[in-house]
Amino acid sequence: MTTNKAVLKFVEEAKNLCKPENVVWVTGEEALYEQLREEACKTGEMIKLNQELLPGCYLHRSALNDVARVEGRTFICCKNKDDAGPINNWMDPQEAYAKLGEIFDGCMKGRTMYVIPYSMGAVGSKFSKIGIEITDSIYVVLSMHIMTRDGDKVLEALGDSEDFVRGLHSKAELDEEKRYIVHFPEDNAIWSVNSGYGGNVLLGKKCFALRIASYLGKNEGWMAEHMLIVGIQNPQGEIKYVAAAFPSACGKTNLAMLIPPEIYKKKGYKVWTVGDDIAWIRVGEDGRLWAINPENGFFGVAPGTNMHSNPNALLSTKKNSIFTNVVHDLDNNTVWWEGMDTPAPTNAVNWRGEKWDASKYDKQDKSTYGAHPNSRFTAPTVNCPCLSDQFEAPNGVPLSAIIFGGRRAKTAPLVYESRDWNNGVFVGSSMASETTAAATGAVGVVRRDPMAMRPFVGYNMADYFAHWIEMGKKITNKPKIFNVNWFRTDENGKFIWPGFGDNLRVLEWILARCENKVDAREVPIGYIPYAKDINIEGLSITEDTVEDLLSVDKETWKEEAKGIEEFYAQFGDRLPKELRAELETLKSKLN
Ligand code: GTP
Ligand code: SPV
Ligand code: MN
Repeated sequence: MTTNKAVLKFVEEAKNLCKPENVVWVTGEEALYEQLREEACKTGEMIKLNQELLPGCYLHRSALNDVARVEGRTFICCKNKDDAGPINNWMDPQEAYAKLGEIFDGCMKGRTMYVIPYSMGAVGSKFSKIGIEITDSIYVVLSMHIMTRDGDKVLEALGDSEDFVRGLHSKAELDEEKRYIVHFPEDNAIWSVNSGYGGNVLLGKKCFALRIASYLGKNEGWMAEHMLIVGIQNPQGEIKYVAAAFPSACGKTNLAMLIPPEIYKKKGYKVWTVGDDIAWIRVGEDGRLWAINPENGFFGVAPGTNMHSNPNALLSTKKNSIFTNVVHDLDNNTVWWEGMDTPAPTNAVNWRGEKWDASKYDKQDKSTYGAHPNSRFTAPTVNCPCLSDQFEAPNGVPLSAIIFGGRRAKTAPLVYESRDWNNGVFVGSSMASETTAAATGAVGVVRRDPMAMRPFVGYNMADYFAHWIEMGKKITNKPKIFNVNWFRTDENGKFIWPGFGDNLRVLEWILARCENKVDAREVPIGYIPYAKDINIEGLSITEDTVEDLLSVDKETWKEEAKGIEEFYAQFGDRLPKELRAELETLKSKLN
């Protein structure tokens, strides 16, 4: 426990509000987690999997109505509505405390309240930040244990400080109608109720490390971004790091853990994972950008993960991991999902908990699928075979490039380079992508998702853009900014670019540009490669196909510019003038 008065007061207030039967502090002792695992297996909250094949692994099924982030019920509660901006849902803080206070009142009666002290970033690093999450969910306790550094060591690092994020979570009744994920950036607080799912309840992740942290970053002069961080080691043994922002379920985990194509492996290329979802970025004394991954685990998308597409992710889940909403193979008590290399199990239970008949499984018919499209695994980073030796580095890793990207069937080319920092901020701010199953709502609809942060900026998006522009002034040694699109499709709707490990071919061009080792051609949106400079050795596609993938159609982009203008309009005068100027430049280059 602790003598920290602010922590004790926070816990006392939560206790008075939620009225649990008892309170348990998560100390970090293995015996407690083991006791909780046993308890969760007794109540059916978790299922212990085959301990020979998957030691320390468990299966969890969330409620049927609770399988993804709920953006419509996620709020930013600051005093002035304008400070939340046109993209966020807003509630007055007093109103939110009152409204949710009623739901929280007595919600833990007969239940245990767990207090989880956790650190985002290595404990004690000056770049790290501390949170306390209070929850009535064992699944949350065990998942936070994988995803963060938790326990008494964090309270020791906190000492007497009041500087921690106050997170309150209750499953309550898992009532969709009363589900709220509410942030109070001005109070360093998060309240989440009536959900038991991932990004809604593992409060260290999107709620703290992005929404609250983006607000802290704006005030303190750093950045919290929805980015993977990966190191590329060349045959000379030099490692260059890049950070990439892709929207949810658009390939961050895959790029972060990619396996180099055979010809690259032979030459001696290696890839090292620093992070797969979140980057906290600061300007170093050398004027470069330095990034840490504040998490300690991967909350990865299961479907499509296999020994061919992402062996490093699959291997990361082989011990001490929790699977959510996947298929339970009853014959050997393991897990399965669509896109696994092995055949669908015949004696199984689907994500809904129903007997699942694999003989009716039809790859073409999603209604026959056994795993939820947003089913996930929570796996410790230490399991990752390609984890970077800089993962715990207190100052993080220096960034050579920042990459934005989304899912665009047509518009965006395979890769292009922005002209300079402000143009790169424009590229990020005007990103669009097709929606995925990571959030509730329609899938496949193109929407603007600036810097892949649309659901995650804890303040006015226009001020967030301004913060990016301001940061550019402080970075004397700027990384170049690029945009990629792995998802262009042909007339049959099939992806043209092979993707996955072969994305290294594009990263190679990006890094060569950063070192001024390769030429590029100017087009209205920036610089694109000469097709011959994208290495296709060993691929079945031709240089002509690469040329197609790189094409920038002026008419399509004129439409795109209109879309950006409409998107920008909602920010009014708050939109930085630099971005308005960039849009005008794009328009004139297209004419
Ligand atoms: P979040 O955890 O939601 O933030 O997702 P993420 O950005 O980490 O996405 P992830 O790497 O888990 O990939 C999501 C989906 O995109 C999976 O179904 C992958 O198989 C697919 N995917 C990833 N990379 C590629 C690629 O290069 N090409 C194609 N065609 N699909 C990809
Ligand atoms: C995402 O949706 O971007 C995720 C999953 O990484 S969640 O933690 O649910 O936000
Ligand atoms: Mn994510």
